[in-house]
Amino acid sequence: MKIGIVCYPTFGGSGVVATELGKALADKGHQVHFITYSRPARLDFFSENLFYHEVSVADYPLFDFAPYESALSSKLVDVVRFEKLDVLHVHYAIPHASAAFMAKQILKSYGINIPVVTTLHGTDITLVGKDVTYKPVVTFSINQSDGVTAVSNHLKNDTYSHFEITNEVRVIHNFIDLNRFSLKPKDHFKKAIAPNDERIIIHTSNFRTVKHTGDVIRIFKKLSDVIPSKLLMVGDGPDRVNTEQLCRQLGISEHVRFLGKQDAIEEILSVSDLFLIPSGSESFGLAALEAMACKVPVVSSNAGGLPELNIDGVTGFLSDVGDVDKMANDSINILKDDQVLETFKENALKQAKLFDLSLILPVYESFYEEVIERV
Ligand code: GMT
Repeated sequence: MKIGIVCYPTFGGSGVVATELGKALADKGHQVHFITYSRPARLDFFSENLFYHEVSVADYPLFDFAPYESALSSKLVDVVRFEKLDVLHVHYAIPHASAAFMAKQILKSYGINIPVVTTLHGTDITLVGKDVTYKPVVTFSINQSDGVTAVSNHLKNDTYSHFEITNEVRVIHNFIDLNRFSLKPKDHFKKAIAPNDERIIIHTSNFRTVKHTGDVIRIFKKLSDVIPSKLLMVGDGPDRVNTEQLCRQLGISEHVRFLGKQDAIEEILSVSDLFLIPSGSESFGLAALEAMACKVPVVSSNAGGLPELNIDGVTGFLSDVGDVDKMANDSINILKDDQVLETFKENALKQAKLFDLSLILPVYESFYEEVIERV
């Protein structure tokens, strides 16, 4: 198939899923065309089946807000027509689903009926999408898509409850490439971070408010009072400064390292003993799946789709959002005994294997075929 993928090219979860999906489809022999405003973060190599089409927005002094959606629609028309795409797969509803709808209408005037698949990722529904500013457009473009997928059952149900949806929403869970995300021998790195064999705790995110990075620090403070530990904070974003400030207030800065954005995240996960993700909302929690694939148990909130991934008492523990005391106690219970920790680690990997790319990729392929057939 010739597949067009539209996504945010950043480190955000939806962009990562879109890029990894495109790479895997290309490996399987499909021709994949990425259409976005800059090269996706994880698309930093050459492959004969991968193409990248940059959307540039022509500037003009009149524009306080450059019309990206129009530029994207125009680019989609161009790429679909001249590359003869079979299907367009847009990740994150805003503004990709409505830009694809517009392109689809324009393409009809050229006698082309391009099938459009929209994948909902989370904040496009739970936070931004349901805001009145965007809601009518999001509802319309979901209903006009030829196929709609959501990355968890919870997100599917949220979509039905927040919007008037007439279309079927199919759940296709996020996936992990276990060839890349697996335990790497990084003992020298472990020794450098934890010279006295302290436990290593990790959090990776975009440091947005929804990630509750302050709770990560409060949990760590409580657990490190009991078990000697180090905390790695990976990623960057709006709440990083406040989070660093909180470490200073709590007097734990010497045990916390802010590593910023990292590419080789699997290497850092490989030295870690516990992943913290106390998010206020999380449609799936791809970062937790990446951790589990590297044998790292997860202490998380029970928000959104996290319970579909993190199994309470098996791969880690779940708590109500904001219950820092319970999350700290659960962390201590996992970390206090080597044998218990090893069992949680084994369970985390076993669970991650259920989301193996090789299982999920054919589901997307057959969904494309189904939608192409239907249109
Ligand atoms: O987590 C973010 O803020 C980024 C966001 C995105 O759309 O880029 O992530 C969402 O999509 C990921 C991939 O499907 C999911 O794993 C995340 O749970 C989801 N984030 C939220 O729902 C907050």
